[in-house]
Amino acid sequence: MTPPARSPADLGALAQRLLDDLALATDEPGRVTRTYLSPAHARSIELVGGWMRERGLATRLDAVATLRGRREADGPAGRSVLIGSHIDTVVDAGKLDGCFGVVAGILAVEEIARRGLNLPFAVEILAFGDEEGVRFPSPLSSSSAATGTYRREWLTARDRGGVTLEEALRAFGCDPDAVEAAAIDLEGVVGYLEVHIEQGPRLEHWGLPLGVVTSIAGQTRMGMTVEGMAGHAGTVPMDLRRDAFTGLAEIALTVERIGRQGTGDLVATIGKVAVRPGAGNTVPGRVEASLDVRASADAPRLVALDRIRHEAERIAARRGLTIAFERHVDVPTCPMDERLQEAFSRAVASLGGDLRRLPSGAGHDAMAMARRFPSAMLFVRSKAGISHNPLEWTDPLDLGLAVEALVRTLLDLADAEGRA
Ligand code: HGY
Ligand code: MN
Ligand code: MN
Repeated sequence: MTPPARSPADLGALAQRLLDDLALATDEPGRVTRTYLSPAHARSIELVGGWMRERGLATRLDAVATLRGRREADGPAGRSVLIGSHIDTVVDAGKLDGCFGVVAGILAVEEIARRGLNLPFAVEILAFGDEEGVRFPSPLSSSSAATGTYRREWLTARDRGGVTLEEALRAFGCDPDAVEAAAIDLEGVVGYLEVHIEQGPRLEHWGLPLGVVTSIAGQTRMGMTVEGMAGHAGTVPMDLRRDAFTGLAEIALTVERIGRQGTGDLVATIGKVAVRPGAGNTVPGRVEASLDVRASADAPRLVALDRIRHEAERIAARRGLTIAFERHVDVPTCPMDERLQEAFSRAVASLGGDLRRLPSGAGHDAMAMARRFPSAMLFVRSKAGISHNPLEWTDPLDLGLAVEALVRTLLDLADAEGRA
């Protein structure tokens, strides 16, 4: 006897319960911080792996600690549909960013089985561990491994404690020498689907729970190092100082001005600043800062980067400082696959209400997956557009609608693949 299909409200309540449990896997008690290859990441793999196995998925960890849960096709072995997102977080994060995409995949696969429906393809759910690039400056490294685009130089990067990515992988029980084997072969894949919170205000502004993503903004992430001369705060006269922090401060306001003057949806952010030596009675001699520049088209981003670099070098020279830039990420704007956008759109339309498509300002694993596979994303509304913040929240009913839309998208693809 086939049980009744779970309503979006039930699916949403179930999703929220799983997300609440997952949020307890944190490296910092009292707030959600789960960085790549940390004890909290290990705990989250145990938890999510258990949810997968309870629902009949076969689980394994790949060479870069991506948890993979696989449900074989009903009938003769066919191709695979990949569903994924990340389970690592930023510092003091919300509960939904990334994690909901993995939970949605697990619940959608379960729901299709509960309804007694068959799929002519396997479904592989991928819980990536390094999308945010918080511990090591190599965001999207685990989804890059899945697409055979992993860069071995990432392995030498060190975290704040001086541990290299290679050492961290080995300590986690992974084998970085086998990273090539983590690549998923192209022919066997129908495409990659990622359900994610919007992390912005558009869907809420439009009064819609769901939207289909057209493209993902290109992004450049750099490190800036400003060098001056450390000195005694009490004895070095103001006109003789080479203060690295005030130099960076002027550069930061210039970055903001260039961001504001940019065309379209250009954004420029300095999110991390380390002042050295970091003593209150010492003129800062060195500052290390991050620079993050994005736009939904490549040209405005590249123009802004040129202007920032040029003006930062001018400010440094005028202040007797030096500035060095180190590029960590440089990814072009990433269009989503038309055919899969259509499948998501039909599923959303079947739920009623307006259908809107929108670009993503945030980066996602889908950028790495799109290097090799047809990829698409479904956004679910974020309250007040808040994310990367413990106030991040989505109405559980919207979560349930997203799961139901994913179910219907899989069934739509099943029809196209010839359901068993
Ligand atoms: O930074 C981003 O866009 C993503 O949240 N990692
Ligand atoms: Mn994020
Ligand atoms: Mn994310």
